Amino acid sequence: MKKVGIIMGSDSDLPIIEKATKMLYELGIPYEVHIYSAHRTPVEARDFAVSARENGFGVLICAAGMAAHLAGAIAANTTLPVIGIPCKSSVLDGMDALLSTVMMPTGIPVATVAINGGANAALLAAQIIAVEDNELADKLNAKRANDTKVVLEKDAKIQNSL
Ligand code: RP5
Repeated sequence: MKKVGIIMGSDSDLPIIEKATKMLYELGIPYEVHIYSAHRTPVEARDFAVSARENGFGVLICAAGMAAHLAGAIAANTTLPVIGIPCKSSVLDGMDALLSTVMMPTGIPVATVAINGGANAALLAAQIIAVEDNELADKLNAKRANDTKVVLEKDAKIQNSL
């Protein structure tokens, strides 16, 4: 199975990344995590992106906050699918990162998930890998069915309490 590459701009983004790694672990998808910044380590970020396909990655997840150029900078250097997670900072509540991540120019797409959306980034990465992996697709379908069951159980419970 192809690996998921996870890159965060700073170790301060780790709580968001842990939501993604937990999901990938539960789905049995191999991953690697790195700290590279579009601004502080531009050479290392570029080198990672350029060699990602030959290094066995199938999807890349990039998490960054503030002027969040990481996902776009990575996407500029690979044709692997890139998923961007805008991370919330203390000043602009993540709107800065959201707009910096999502507003990519034509030709260099970044699939942007919600602010702090680590779990959905992992699920989207899993769905991309599952296009060619029926066993993983079965796991994703089972997870959806279980998520539905949990909500319906809550619905039944609330009928008895209100
Ligand atoms: C971004 O700046 C990082 O992704 C992080 O979200 C934000 C702040 O980084 P630190 O100053 O906490 O290292 O590059």
